[in-house]
Amino acid sequence: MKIVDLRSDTVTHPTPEMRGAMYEAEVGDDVFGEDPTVNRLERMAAERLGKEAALFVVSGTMGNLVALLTHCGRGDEAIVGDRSHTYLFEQGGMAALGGITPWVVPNQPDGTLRLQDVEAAVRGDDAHMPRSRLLCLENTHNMCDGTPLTAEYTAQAAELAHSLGLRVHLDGARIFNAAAALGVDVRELVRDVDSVMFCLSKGLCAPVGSMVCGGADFIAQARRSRKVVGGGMRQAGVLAAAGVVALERMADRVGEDHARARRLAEGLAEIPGVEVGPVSSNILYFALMEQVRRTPDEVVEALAERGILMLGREHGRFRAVTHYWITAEDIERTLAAMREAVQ
Ligand code: TLP
Repeated sequence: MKIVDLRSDTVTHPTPEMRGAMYEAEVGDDVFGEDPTVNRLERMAAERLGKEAALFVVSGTMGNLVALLTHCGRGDEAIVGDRSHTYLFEQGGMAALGGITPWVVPNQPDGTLRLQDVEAAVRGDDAHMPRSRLLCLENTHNMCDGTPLTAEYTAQAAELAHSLGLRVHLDGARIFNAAAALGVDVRELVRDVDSVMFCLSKGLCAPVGSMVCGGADFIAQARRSRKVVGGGMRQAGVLAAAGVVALERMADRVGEDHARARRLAEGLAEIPGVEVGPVSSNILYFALMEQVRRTPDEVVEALAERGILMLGREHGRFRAVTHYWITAEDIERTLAAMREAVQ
């Protein structure tokens, strides 16, 4: 029985083409800047996002941390959303490792931060207070139904931040999903931010890795920050090779995963007792209404018995994430399993 793994798009295995490219990859010592495959991936990523330079890092968490360590010094403050991955799920790395204080602003249901909240969060010039340095945004917004932030919103937020002397970092772990959801070039979504992290290892199917992109000076400093957190890899070309294939073959196809997520949402909405959230990319949240006699844990277990894996989250919310390895047939199997599981 094929396991239909909807827990995350992080579970994606590399494609046969990626494995071939990894096997064949030309390598060198990347800490000396001598890995030709890493260098190629970094040039490709920068070009694709319309930034001057890029840096290959181990993970999205490391990419965000490296960017924050580069923008902020100890005692500086970064404005973050209360539902953001950086604030919730990165062990408070900015504070733990960088001495950076998070100032938390509520995320709106569409993943935005209200501009008046951002403005109110910025500190004045006062010896009592930390210095406000950075605004962090997330696109698509994982915990806000995978909603994409529009280019217009990002431009407005960045303009405000810049006018107040702040820089802007974008957690664009799923930025290609955002571009597909909005039908725009990814460059438009990142044009106004000073740095952006995106993941190769989620919907783009690479086994490992994320990219930090920004200006050439920023990336030169970020390279130092990556080294101090132990992220200086050596013959990393074997990993970067999969990233090259991810950018060439996967970045433009993620819209197919969105169509599967929409079909899943439609089918779930027809099941009595299932309340489905909005779906605009590859992430779908749903909950069980009171009429369902099974607990969320029991439903997760009943699905697992039928070969369907999903995450049960806080307040009985479930999350399903579609990706390259989820077929139309898998979605129908998931719906059939769900009908049985909630009975
Ligand atoms: N998200 C994972 C889990 O950590 C929750 C997932 O399954 O969605 N930014 C965003 C918006 C993310 O969703 C994630 C991973 C990261 C950063 C961190 O990336 P990794 O896992 O590569 O460190």
